[in-house]
Amino acid sequence: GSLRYKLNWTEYHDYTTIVLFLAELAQNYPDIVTLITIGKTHENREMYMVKISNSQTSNATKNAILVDGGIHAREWIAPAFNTWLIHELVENYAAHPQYLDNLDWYILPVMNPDGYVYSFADDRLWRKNRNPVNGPCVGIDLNRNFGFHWNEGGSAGNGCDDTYHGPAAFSEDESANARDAILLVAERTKVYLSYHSYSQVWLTPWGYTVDLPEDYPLLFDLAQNAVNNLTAVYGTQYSVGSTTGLLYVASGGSIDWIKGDAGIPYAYTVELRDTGDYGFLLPADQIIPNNLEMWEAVKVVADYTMTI
Ligand code: ING
Ligand code: ZN
Repeated sequence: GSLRYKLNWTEYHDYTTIVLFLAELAQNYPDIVTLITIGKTHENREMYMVKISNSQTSNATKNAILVDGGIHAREWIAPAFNTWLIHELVENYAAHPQYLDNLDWYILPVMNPDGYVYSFADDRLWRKNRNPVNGPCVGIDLNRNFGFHWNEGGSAGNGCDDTYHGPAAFSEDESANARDAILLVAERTKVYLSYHSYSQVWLTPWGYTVDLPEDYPLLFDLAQNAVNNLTAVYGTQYSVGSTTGLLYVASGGSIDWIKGDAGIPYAYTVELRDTGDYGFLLPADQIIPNNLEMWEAVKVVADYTMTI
């Protein structure tokens, strides 16, 4: 049937609209799309993981790719890309059946729904979740709350800070729900893409240390190949390197835990458009170009994931 809640990617969509879109997609493509509820947020919103898996070709040995976005509320382009990616994989299946016939996809399009809603309604530049555990100040930075070398630098102990790491690793509903959902699918998952904005960088672990992972050359090569194809579309430049090498020390980030504890080898944080002209306020007319160029990068990653 036709979608009543069709997203257009010419504007940014609120959380309710995104959830309606996902629910209807799952209803219309029951052999391909499963909408999995993975728990509630602090403010009692449902969190969703979208499983995209072609049941016609299903088997227990397919590799999987895990994607998230919107850990940070104000980075609207990340959910906008993730919802588009879901749409492209499912509704344009016929154009590239290999990506569903040979791979499974697990996509967490909005990891921080409470923050996302707050960013739409109250404070466009909100970053953290909305847990008011810190007295006058609200929120924990979910990308400092993951439990691999948690609180070992580059995160704040002050609850009023934008990078507050929280009272303990995985203290937050959102990060704990994500952890549990990810662990259920980690075994076959070879690649993790965590979408943020902005900077146009493609980051490998580690964030907690300046040391590089042993297999850094492999991670770097795949990322550089992906970025090369991205750049070929409109000339948009992305830099590739480790989190500490290109940005700063930051412990408790999701990719460090994904690689260090969940054992998913190719763990990346991708900072989408732009490089600061608009920053977090990326105009909506850049959503589609952003998505089309990033799709070329994802295809490189997907092609590679089928071979490992
Ligand atoms: N950047 C990320 C941040 O949380 C990052 C960079 C990646 C930190 C991986 C730690 C681990 O600061 C943005 N823009 O949020
Ligand atoms: Zn971010």
